[in-house]
Amino acid sequence: MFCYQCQEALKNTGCTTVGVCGKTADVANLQDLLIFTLKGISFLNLKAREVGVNKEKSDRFLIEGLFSTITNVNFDRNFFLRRIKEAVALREEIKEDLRKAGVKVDEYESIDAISWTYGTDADIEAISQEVGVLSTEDEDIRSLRELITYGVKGMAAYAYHAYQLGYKDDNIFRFMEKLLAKVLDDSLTVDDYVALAMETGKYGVDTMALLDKANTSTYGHPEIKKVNIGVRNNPGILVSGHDLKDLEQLLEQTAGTGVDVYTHGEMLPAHYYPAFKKYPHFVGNYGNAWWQQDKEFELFNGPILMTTNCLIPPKDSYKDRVYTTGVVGFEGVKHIPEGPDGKKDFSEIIEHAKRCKPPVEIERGEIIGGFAHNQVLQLADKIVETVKTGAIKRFFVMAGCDGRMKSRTYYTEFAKALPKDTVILTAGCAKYRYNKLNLGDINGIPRVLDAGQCNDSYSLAVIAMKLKEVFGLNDINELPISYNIAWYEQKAVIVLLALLYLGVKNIHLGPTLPAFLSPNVTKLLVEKFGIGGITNVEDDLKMFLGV
Ligand code: FSO
Ligand code: SF4
Repeated sequence: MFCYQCQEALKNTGCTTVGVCGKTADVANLQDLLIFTLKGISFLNLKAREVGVNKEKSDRFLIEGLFSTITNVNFDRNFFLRRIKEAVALREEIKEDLRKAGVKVDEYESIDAISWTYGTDADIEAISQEVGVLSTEDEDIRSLRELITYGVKGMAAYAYHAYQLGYKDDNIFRFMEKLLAKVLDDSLTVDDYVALAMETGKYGVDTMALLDKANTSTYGHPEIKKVNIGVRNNPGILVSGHDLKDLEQLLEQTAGTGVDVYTHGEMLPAHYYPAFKKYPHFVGNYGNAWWQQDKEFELFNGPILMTTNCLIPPKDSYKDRVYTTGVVGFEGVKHIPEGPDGKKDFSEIIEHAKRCKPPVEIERGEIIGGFAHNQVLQLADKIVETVKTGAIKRFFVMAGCDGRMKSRTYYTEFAKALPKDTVILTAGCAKYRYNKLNLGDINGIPRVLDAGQCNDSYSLAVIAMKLKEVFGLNDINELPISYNIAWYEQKAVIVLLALLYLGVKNIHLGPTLPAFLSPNVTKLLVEKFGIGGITNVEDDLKMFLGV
């Protein structure tokens, strides 16, 4: 096992015996083999597209496979064994389709990702140890290959949510395949991979735009909303993750049952969508970011539905109340499958909730959010006016992820220390570090504007573009906006690549720079894009404010 895909990689180098996240070595290796096989599938499916014999099921298989290997999504060895076997079967099916179409597939058999095969599970386990990150020897090529692979994993997660709502774009699938096929190509240079990283950013923007369209067309444009963080006296179900369609189905099925529904972590922004306001039993948000789930799930008392990441290995005290769905999985945890019609039957969770006590109240009050692009642009005149009068001097984009590391208290301290004439623009679970601080408002504009989930960082980019236009600027970097972004897993990688593609410079990334960036690649990102890390609140504030 060698994994360094997330911010909590051991010693900021890599996890080698077991993941800090709890991922076991055998699962890490199987994930590597699944990715390896998906590269082979991608290579072949590109050919299939050329001759018009590609099948839609390959698209879905690709995004599900990539998504399942993101940090804290799936820990289940059997899931990966099954998926690898399905991947080999799908790969052979594509080969057969190509042969029938007259393509000389045998020419590609020298590529291991296309030809490897197995007899027993033990073969799979053995091969899985040979195809990991370290199989690329040159550390700069390895670094760039992993950078774009993690970017494409994040892209796949967003494409998956859009797909679930009936939105897809063949250009995005084709690009993912192209990228994964290029990772197999030993003739590519550092410059080639840098160019591919930029292109990944472009498709990252397209994928987030597609998901934005899917979410807003289905559930309406997010609106300002005060979300209750207390509890009621009914049994409840807690929903975590990012999948709005799962939430919708659960809200429908719980209506009138006496069971309340609460959001956790990244599901909080669901409250901002008009379509979910009609459910009186959609009570509020419980708790904080994903990494606090071990304490909060215990106190919640009722069942918990994990629709995507971030799951942490459940404690025995509440493991029987955890349910997974979609590509999420954990051995010994009940999984709710999707029916052929896209429907999910949550009745077991609802019956389970009825047997449980109401949640323990851990806090009271409200948090405000719903500042996605449509809502903010409605307020654009007011915001522009406030900037022109000097009442708002600077915006700080503090989007991204939260995590366990103690050093992340930096973000709370940074938010507290910001001058009162600054506004934080946020998205993703990073917000939990400062969204309950009551930082006040500026002429009625809250000082923390939450656009939504991490993919809604797209909204922040739309807002920045609009402000650039309104202020008549040539370059997005002339705006009074600083970027102090917290990252954790691979969706943050695609958000970062998207921002770089949009021309945003001088992004600061913390609490540590990615372990997968080699010294040379880091140097390149510093020189080309002004990427930087963080130091301490005092020095960073001076640096950002230029004082
Ligand atoms: Fe957070 Fe987890 Fe949304 Fe991530 S819940 S860390 S970037 O999965 O997806 O922000
Ligand atoms: Fe380690 Fe992160 Fe990989 Fe988990 S996902 S094994 S914590 S680097």
